[in-house]
Amino acid sequence: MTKTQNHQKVILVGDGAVGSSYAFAMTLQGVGEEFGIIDVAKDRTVGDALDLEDATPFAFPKRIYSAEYSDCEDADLVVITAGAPQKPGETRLDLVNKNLNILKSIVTPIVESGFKGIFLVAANPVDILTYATMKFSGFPKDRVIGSGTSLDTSRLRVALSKLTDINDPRSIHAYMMGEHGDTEFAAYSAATVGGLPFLDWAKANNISDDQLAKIEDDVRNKAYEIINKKGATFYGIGTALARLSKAILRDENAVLPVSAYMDGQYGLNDIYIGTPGVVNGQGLAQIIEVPLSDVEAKRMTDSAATLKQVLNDGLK
Ligand code: 6V0
Repeated sequence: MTKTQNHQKVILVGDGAVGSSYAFAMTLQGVGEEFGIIDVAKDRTVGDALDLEDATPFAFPKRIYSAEYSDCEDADLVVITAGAPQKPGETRLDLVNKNLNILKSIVTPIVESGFKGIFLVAANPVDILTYATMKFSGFPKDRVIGSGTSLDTSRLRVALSKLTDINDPRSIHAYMMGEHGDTEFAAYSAATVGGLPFLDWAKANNISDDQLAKIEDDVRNKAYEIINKKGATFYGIGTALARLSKAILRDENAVLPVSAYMDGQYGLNDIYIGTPGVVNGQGLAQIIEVPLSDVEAKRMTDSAATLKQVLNDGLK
């Protein structure tokens, strides 16, 4: 299909639980005109495209098809959700070697296609694989983004909205930061509700430090809870990826949690890690360096050290 101006094309690589949930979210939200799906399980991509196109008359017109790597050439966005998922009892970091090999076999043909758009990575461990995507592709850091703590931030907002009378999680501006994994933390000191510091608001509403610590812990462990009960998590991340894609394809300059390349921010260098950032049609326009408390700043540093160790062992 020849691309005309204002025609936006997305290629998804990895048509498993996360990828197909993302494809469904993109179909319902009407973002982009063209959506190609790649997976080693070719039949599945053909079946999913046929199934998803049946949703378009109820949502928005969109061309959905089983794609090849050569289709990446004029894509605006490639989203990578291919890889082995976490098994019960396995951490995200345990996946590193398995998924680094898969990632290399994906990024190489995408680059060879002449792709010049933006990479959005969700496969785990996402901070490591986003860094590896930048290295394998040779793309500038701004055009390689990871989903980072998008899902965890959503989980934090959901948990806080359940604890309070503010039932709309979008009204609570709070971020999970650091590694998308076991060393992530809630940046409570910088959270706000209607412009009010969240911690002041929590105090006025008799929410204790213990309750906040438990919420942070529950957020960190929510993936394990879901995986133990249903084998995988996919609706939350699928929708978070659609939100990030919309910010990119509509050039929104939206502030969203991402895994971003650190170039001195938070005192960190040469690593991808979760922070809020400004996302637009060029990729990551800016990192928002959140003013953290001393304790939180230490947790960011410790989280980065954990990731750096994995990078040193796995990539360098
Ligand atoms: P899944 O359902 O097993 O799907 C993985 C898909 O990748 C399958 O369809 C495979 O056929 C495909 N695949 C494997 N190797 C290749 C390859 N070389 N080329 C193309 N396709 C390939 O897993 P699921 O969808 O549950 O998870 C996918 C990835 O997302 C995993 O790494 C998860 O850990 C990760 N998640 C990331 C989250 C986040 O917040 N960033 C959240 C949940 C899962």
